[in-house]
Amino acid sequence: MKASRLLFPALVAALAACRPAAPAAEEPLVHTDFDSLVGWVPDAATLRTEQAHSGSYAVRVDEGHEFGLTCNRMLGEASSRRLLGVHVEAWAYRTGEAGGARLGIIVSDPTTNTNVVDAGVDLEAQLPKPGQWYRVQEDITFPPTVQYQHRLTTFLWRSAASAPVYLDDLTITGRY
Ligand SMILES: [Ca+2]
Repeated sequence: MKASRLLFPALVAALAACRPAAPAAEEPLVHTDFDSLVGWVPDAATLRTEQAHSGSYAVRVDEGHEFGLTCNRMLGEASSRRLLGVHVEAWAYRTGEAGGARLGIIVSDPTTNTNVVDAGVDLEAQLPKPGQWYRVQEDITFPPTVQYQHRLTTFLWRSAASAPVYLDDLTITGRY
């Protein structure tokens, strides 16, 4: 099953959770330590304090929360130049089996409601052991059809993880 965000319009509507980056192309498109979102985003149910890589908060998915707090930005607002792709970097922590949990990266066309990119970071592959924070990263290439008005959506997805999975210190930079 693909984690299409288009199937979860309510969650997508609940966010705009990322801090706007500076317009310079070299600045990250998305950067958050999740602590800064506390008291700012309308639905902070997945911001938790049991584990954190920085500060007090990280985002958590579990059996009651299929998706973590989602970041959704228009590509043209995030980058002043055409993107060839993005580099995604974050810290992640699993408490049990990762079960296919992933940091999803989707680019969607809002006019056709279709995904142009459906990619992400496979946490099962990048978290060798439970109970430990790991730096995870992935280069994602965009097709030449990506456009200014397309939307970049980033979210932690539980998939079949049987125990909570945490994510913190998310940075997405453009590849040009
Ligand atoms: Ca944090």
